[in-house]
Amino acid sequence: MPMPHRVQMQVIKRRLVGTEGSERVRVLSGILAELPDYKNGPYADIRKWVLAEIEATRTRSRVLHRDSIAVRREGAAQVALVGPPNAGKSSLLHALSHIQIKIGNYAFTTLRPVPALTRIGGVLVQLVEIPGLIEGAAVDRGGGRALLGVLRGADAIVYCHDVNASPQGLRAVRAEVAAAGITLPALVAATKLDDAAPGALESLRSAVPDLPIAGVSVLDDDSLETLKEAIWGLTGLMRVFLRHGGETAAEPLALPECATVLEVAAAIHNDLVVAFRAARVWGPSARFPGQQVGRDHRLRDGDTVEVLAG
Ligand SMILES: Nc1nc2c(ncn2[C@@H]2O[C@H](COP(=O)(O)OP(=O)(O)O)[C@@H](O)[C@H]2O)c(=O)[nH]1
Ligand SMILES: [Mg+2]
Repeated sequence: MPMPHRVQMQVIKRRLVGTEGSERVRVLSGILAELPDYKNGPYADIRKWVLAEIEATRTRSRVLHRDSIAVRREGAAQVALVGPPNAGKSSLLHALSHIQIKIGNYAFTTLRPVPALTRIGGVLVQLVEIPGLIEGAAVDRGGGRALLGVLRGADAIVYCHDVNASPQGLRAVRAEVAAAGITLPALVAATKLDDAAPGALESLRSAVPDLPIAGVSVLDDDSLETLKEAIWGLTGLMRVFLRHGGETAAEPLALPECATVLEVAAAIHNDLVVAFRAARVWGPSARFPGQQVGRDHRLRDGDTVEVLAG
């Protein structure tokens, strides 16, 4: 004798709590196999409900999967914004973006990564908001595996953390990322700094001693600028300005840190590698402005270079 259908329905719902994707489909299929095979009445309705739920779960997974992996790379580097829901990721993405991002259907944007470009010292860098990673993401709770896949392809991670929240949320997110075997340069953006309780930033610093922490508020432009520079520091890139005929280009080139003068020449044009005679350098790597250097001179972030050919 099967249990009363109302009780059965409660039992089913309890078994489904917290399941998503393939795990949820597996649980639902198991339930279906156990249900008595009545063609009519309340048990037939339960079967119908379970079948519809399997279909809905499959559709959700497909949507999540398709949109999750479709982040087209743009800019010199890709930096992921990661953190629990409400950490301030979307607000930060918006505040740092150099163009207005369309915030679409809210429920949908919380499911898929949202990219935006920001300009850091003249170089475009792509930021990607990764929707709230929940505990169990590494074992594909909440479609977490697809999201972690996006994260794996990024160059660096900004962990977004509400400055007033317990560090436990941040620890949980970092644990998921670590469980997925992802090790990328990272920092913590301690968000909502304008609303910080006294001492909140300092206590976060002592709770998370192994990562740099930048306090930030979307209401404070200086804090946003400081965060951008810290993000730039994660990319492993440097900005080099090119000078030609006495004119310096307004927009820098982005090159791997410590690239040589010859690598700059190669980035400008292949012919310059052959024609290279010497270069002049202004900025951090120059002993004095306009120093003449050879092809193996290593440049630093913010240098200006003029390649002398002929
Ligand atoms: N006071 C203050 N509130 C913020 C700041 N950044 C975000 N918030 C608020 O925090 C809430 C969650 O922000 P949201 O960007 O949606 O978080 P997400 O879920 O991580 O994308 C919203 O109500 C925001 O208005 C900030 O710098 N200062
Ligand atoms: Mg968001």
